[in-house]
Amino acid sequence: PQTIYLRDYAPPAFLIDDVQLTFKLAPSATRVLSRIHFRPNPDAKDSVFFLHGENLTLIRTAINGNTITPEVTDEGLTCTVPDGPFVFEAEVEIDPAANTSLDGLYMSNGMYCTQCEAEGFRKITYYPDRPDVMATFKVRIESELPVLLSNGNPVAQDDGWAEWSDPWPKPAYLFALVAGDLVNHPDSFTTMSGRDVALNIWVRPGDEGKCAFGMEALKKSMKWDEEVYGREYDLDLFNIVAVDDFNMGAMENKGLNIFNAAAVLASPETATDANFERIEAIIAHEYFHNWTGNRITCRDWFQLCLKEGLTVFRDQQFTGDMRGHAVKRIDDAIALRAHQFREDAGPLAHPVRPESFVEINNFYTMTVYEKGAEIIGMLRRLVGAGDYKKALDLYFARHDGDAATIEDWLAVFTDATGRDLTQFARWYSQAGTPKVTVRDEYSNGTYRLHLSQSTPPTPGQPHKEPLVIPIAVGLLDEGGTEVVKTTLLELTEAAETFTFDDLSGKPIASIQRDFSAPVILDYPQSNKDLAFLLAHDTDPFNKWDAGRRLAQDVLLRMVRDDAAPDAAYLDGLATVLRDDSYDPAFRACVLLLPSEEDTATALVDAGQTPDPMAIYHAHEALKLLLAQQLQDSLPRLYADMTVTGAYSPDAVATGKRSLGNAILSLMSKLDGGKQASAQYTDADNMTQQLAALAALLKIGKGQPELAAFETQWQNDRLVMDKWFGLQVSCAAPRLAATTAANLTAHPAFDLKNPNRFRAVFGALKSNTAGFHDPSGAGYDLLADWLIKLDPINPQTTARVSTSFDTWKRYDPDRQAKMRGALQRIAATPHLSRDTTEMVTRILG
Ligand code: HT7
Ligand code: ZN
Repeated sequence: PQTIYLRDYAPPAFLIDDVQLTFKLAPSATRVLSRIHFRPNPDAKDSVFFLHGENLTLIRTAINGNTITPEVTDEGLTCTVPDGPFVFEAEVEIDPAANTSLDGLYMSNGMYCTQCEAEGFRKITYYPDRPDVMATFKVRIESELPVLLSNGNPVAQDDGWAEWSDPWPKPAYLFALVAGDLVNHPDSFTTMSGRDVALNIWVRPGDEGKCAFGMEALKKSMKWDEEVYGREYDLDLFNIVAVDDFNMGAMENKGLNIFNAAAVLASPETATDANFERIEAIIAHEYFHNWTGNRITCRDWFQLCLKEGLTVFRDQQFTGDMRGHAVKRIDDAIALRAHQFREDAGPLAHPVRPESFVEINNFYTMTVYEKGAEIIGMLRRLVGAGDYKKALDLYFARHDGDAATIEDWLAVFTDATGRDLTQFARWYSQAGTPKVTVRDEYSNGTYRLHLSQSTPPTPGQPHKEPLVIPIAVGLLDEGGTEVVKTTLLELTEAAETFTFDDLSGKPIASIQRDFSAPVILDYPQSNKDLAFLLAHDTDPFNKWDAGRRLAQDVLLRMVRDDAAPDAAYLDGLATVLRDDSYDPAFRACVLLLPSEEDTATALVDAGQTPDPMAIYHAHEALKLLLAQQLQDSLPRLYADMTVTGAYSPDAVATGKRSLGNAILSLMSKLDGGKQASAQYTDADNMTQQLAALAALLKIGKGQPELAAFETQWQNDRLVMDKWFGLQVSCAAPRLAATTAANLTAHPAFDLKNPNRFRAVFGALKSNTAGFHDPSGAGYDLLADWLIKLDPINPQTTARVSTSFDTWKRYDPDRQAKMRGALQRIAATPHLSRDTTEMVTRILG
């Protein structure tokens, strides 16, 4: 397969003024007629007329009304064209019913649906399918289905057809079409300039009752973007459609967002608090793309972080404003460390702006999205909130309507603030997680912090240059008083010393407050100091992180030496848990142990080979010990977390349930599941029902409840995904692969539905000891099913194949088994480009 390089970017040879499309929908033989006004691009370096096209049956092509016979390959079409502007017309036939890749135009439960990012439009018709070609679209849909939707505003409709017009020039990846037997949940929003916008969430009949929360989230997002970024919505209509079969969370098509049903549908009975929070964040994310992504798009796919990093940063700010910044920052850091640091440390490491790819779908990664968002957060920290706003205002004013680059983005910051960002720009080009080493000394009232940075080699990047790293620091005296308030240090050299004078004694340092940069901190603080920070730090992130570091230290000692937990950790944890002045959501974060995967990483960082079974036993032992140590407080705490009244997914109630259920899980270790059974019986919402079931399964009980759950929810696909997943994630390690294998034989297991596939195999990966069972059964099972899935859905196969990306961490036996599984996948005849690229990179 061909590798595409950033350095080879060339402007398009032709630009488009407008596009007219007619869809004559039929499941196996949809006709697509296109009429496109092309003109030569004055900035082009060549004049070759090439249109992308894949899996299309060409019926007819014409230029300026004259039929032509172009040269057609598997990848597209070329022909000679007149000088100057011309009209290109084509008629093609496609087969949506046979399109199981969920890319292009496909069918899901009788409904037509599109997914065009990144390169799906070329499966719909011949077109320059690249983001720097922007055009206005007029679309006519012909079908007997009652609801026919496309981008922009409705023009006209009657029985059997509808016409749409999108006045905003857009790249083809933002095109969308939906046709189905759908019902809507309508509402409206008045924008800051007083325009009324009609809002709809379109769903399959029966799901109408699960739209209210998503609609509220949409209105809150619209208001927030006006208030915080000054961005107003720009069409008369905003449609959201829920689809069952979808490769990712959602897609920001102009005026017609398409959502994985799991990312929009929610009711108290069927969705958990975590689902509600995720839905709110994804609705916001897709809505925010209207400005950061749609009005200003990317010049090419190497610039993906331009829209994704910024939009993730914006949705994180939004969630923080809606639900509290401290817990949001903790949640984001947990996810970043667990998933992005893992990516950055392994064979799939790549810069936030990659320099080459084979299949762009493989670069919708934690690095592009989450590290991309961290870069924006660092920029904001460095220039300050006021200058950040100035820069963003300039960005929107200068680049509205553009297909822009990271250079454009950084230039806006330089122009708005006067700051030279040449060195900072390395964050976009250098892969790997930097390590910041901290050593300190104190004498005669002066405290010195010696900071040094290094970034490890990553594939294709053996040498790294120093980055600009903002490190937020506060200093506490031994009484817990903050003697130096949060101060931002800018580490720009390989090693630098920062000095604090006029102190009356050696302070305790709180470093990297609010997780000020996406780096690994190497600062060997004593357990005494960490316990002190857990008790006294005024920065909530570092207060939590001190507890986390203590817990990780305890777990490492338990794995290595079977040592008893440090009293400093147990006492500190008990104190925070019992302190009602901390909100329950924060206390739940403090009670949450690092994952088994986190402990494996900590061992690798310490130069050891992780044994997943030993890690599992240490985690189980620590949970039991915590349950025993906290035994006296648990029932009262559990009772205090009771939420009365009608269910609400607000932050306060969510926090209480989160802490209550963490406590329930501990209590179950001692009471044989008595409280969990009672909670299961009494539950009137999915959060409580599922947490009770998980607590029971975790102690080897819960089989009657599991059966009852299946009977109760067998007709709800999203709830059944939970049923599938929970059994695998809660299985004892040696049973995990068998449990997953048995579930693949369940009549409701559906290889064509990514949610169902991920429910089983995402859960298998998350059951670390189960996936890495020494028998290799987990590896074999996953490889078998990836091989089956690949011809059906390459995108999801490639994504799930990353479960193997840590294979080099393990002992020779496990390594051999994982390598064998990867090689078996790689050797599969006709393996997709997506999976071939992933597996090849993982094998290294
Ligand atoms: N911009 C979208 C990314 C995307 C996608 C979404 C659904 C299915 C396939 C997809 N490929 C790429 C989603 C987002 O970041 O908002
Ligand atoms: Zn996005």
